[in-house]
Amino acid sequence: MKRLVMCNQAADLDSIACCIALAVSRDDTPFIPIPREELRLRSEAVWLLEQCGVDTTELRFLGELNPERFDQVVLVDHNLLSPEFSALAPKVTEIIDHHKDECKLAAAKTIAPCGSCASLVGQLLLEGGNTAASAQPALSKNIAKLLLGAILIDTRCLAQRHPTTELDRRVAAQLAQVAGCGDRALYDELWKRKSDLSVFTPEELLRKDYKEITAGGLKVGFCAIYGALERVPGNLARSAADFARQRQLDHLVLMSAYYEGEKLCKELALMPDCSWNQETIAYLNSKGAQLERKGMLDSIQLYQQKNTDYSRKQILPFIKDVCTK
Ligand SMILES: [Mn+2]
Repeated sequence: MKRLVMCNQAADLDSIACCIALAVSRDDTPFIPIPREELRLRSEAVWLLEQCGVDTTELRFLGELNPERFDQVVLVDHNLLSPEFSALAPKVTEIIDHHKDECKLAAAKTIAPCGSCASLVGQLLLEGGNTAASAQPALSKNIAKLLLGAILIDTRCLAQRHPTTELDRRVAAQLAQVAGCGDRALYDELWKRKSDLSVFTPEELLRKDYKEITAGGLKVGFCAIYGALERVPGNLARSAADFARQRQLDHLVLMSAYYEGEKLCKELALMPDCSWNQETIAYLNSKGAQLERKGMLDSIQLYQQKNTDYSRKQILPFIKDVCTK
């Protein structure tokens, strides 16, 4: 029986780490649904995979296999299939995720609202909660480090009040013990790579951590950028408009997260300029986002998101509400 483990379409470090850790430990095939050449854009993931001895030629990327050839599919770090993979629905047997459960499939679910999906996968592997028929191999040092890195990035080194949970802390501590490495040093190395925007073009930055939804007949894209929007090299407004046009988006949401000294800051901007934006900002504020007008970046109105506990994971479902009401 052939089983595929598939991560989400943003393919961030959390997703990639969960996918590889689970696939390696169960002898399944790890599938990362982005083109192989786009892995390069995730500098922190490239670095950590190398540190953990992961041979990327063993991974399968978009266009490198036919997922419909597999007997079973396990979804990690997402619980909804994007339209291009909807034919896989009857094959989904298991889901491990930390996003809001919107899945109507009859699959075995491990879904809990913690900071990182890697905490759920780590817990499963540490506790030997393996549903595979094959014997459970011990969690290797490298796999423990890979999962730990994902947890640290998603929880800002376990420091962020939300979304960090007890589970994240407990699993991270156990993984650190197996991996034999400290949290802070690993986090600093990862963050340094993740927040270095200088090596990318604006177009690459928009593609780097991207998700898309269709709700209420509207196609909305979400770009997460790890640096202040005004510090993106080149012309962000023009690049973002091109990006939205190419993907035929109705709306594009730009979200940034960055540090000013020790202080975490976040921004949000909606494109194009239209009345939907006012309605959306009002709705997000009614849900506690605390968006305050900041300056303009060319034609884009920037908002400072004072509630830095909210990330795309919280904002995206709210925007879905706006689209469908
Ligand atoms: Mn995740």
